[in-house]
Amino acid sequence: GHSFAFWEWSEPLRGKPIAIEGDLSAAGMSFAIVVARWNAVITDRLLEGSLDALHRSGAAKSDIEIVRVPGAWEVPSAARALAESGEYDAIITLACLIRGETAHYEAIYNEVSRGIGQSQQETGVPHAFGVLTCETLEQALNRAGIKAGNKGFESAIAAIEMVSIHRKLK
Ligand code: DLZ
Repeated sequence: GHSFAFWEWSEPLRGKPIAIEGDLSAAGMSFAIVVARWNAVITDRLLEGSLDALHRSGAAKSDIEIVRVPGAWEVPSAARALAESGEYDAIITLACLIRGETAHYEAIYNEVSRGIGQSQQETGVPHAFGVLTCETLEQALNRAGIKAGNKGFESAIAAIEMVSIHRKLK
């Protein structure tokens, strides 16, 4: 269908083909949100941000499953199980790693990001990456709804966009 693409408005790109872009309506889409309890002061705000984005984009409450896991380390396996269930159009992953208080920060982060990416690649289900990696609690707060947006909100929007794109590419 027709969409308002950037290309139609942009002078340098006028005349180029209209791009395939995702829509931002979440009506009729189902989502699983995996959220880590570690640093819950932050991850609760990320979850709020995701739910805000999903609800305001038209997702039904009954189409949203929230799964709480202990920490970031546990996110990939839960995401994988949810993706493999076939019940969700997208998985939203939320966690917060703060370097100062996390031993082997890089090792944990690398494995978590690799695991989430691998689950996405191997299941074909879009996984939005809402894992904050911060130097300080202040930085984490800023990315969870204070001064630098809310990564949970942004992740949910990315999930909606990717479900829409996957549907268009079928
Ligand atoms: C152990 C640990 C540490 C030190 N730091 C964090 C963190 O900053 N963010 C987070 O989400 N989880 C942390 N964890 C917990 C691990 O992710 C995991 O839950 C435990 O090691 C148990 O497997």
